[in-house]
Amino acid sequence: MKPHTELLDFKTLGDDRGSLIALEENYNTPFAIKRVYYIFETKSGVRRGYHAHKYLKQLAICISGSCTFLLDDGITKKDILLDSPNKGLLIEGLVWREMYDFSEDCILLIVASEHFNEDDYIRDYGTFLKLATS
Ligand code: T46
Repeated sequence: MKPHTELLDFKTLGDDRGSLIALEENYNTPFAIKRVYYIFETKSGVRRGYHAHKYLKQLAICISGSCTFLLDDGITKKDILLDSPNKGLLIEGLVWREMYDFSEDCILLIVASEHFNEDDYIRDYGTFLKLATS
């Protein structure tokens, strides 16, 4: 699978009571959903991630607060700010990711295409670079 990252804009359904966004597989989430997890109460100054995935596809949404993703495909690095519940960051293929600058109120929701599997992680940057550039 080729590395692919994309910032998606979700349609907000709203009325005078407030807003609602639904994530639906193969509609605004471009894969079948097998797992959802969320990262919250991240301590100030913490940087997380430091890995790539072999097969996993993920969609990351800051449903509260903000944080930034560093994305690296082995050639190009970019930083993506997530600061709105109507933005979703799609990450597919071999992409090294680090997450940082978590606001105190950040809740980072991740929708994933596979069940948790430690064997899918590449946690060594040298190994990642070799695979990404071969
Ligand atoms: C990713 C970024 C964005 C589980 O047992 N089940 C799970 O579904 C997950 C996601 C994690 N874990 C365990 C594995 C570790 O012992 O929870 C612990 C913390 O996970 P990790 O250090 O991998 O967390 P992050 O924030 O560095 O990375 C996570 C995801 O693991 C990863 O897939 O892409 O968020």
